[in-house]
Amino acid sequence: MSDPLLYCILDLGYTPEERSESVTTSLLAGGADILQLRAKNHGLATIRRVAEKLLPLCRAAGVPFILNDHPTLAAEIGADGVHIGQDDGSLAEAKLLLDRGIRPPSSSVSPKFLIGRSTHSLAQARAALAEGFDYIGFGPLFPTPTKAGRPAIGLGEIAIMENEVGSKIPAFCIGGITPATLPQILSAGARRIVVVSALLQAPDVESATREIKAAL
Ligand code: TZP
Ligand code: MG
Repeated sequence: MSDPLLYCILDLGYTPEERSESVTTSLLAGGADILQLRAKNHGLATIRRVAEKLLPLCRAAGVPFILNDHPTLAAEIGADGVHIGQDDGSLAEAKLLLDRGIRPPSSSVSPKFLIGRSTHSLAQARAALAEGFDYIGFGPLFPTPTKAGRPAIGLGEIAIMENEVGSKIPAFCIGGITPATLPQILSAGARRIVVVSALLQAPDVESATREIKAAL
């Protein structure tokens, strides 16, 4: 994996299963450095089916494939990692669930199985680093329909978070990032970003991805 700057999420809330492969292909062609499958309102059978379609696309592109929320399934399908939220238990608990999966937790794309944590404050970012997570998401910076109801944290803590946490593990700013908001986010000190709806809803996903990547 090259130094990851752009983390893209294929969210089934925006992209129906029928389009998941073509949109993922566009995200990868446009320069996604990491690809996550996020499916908040779908059963495990659907998530597994879609994940097994996207994983080979990511492998072919040399891009880590991360599954949101389901450590055991992530290990079973041979994903490169799993992403968990604040309410999804500790890192140690995630590792136990992971161990229930059958496949060995490593792949040619990522030598280490990655476990990421959503954080919504500087304190949570510090805690995730101390606990041993491989990377964090930090946000939402702005209110976003992708995570409705989650208060925005603004840009004020980005610089100190980058200095303390982002210097040790990859820290991806997230939430309401668009071509219009990106300049102020970068000025605030962000180096790595997650973009969801601005890419999934773009008329040309590959070009939109390429453009936002070029700005990083
Ligand atoms: N976690 C914090 S904000 C967010 C998640 C999953 C959603 C970001 O989506 P968008 O559409 O890029 O604002
Ligand atoms: Mg979760």
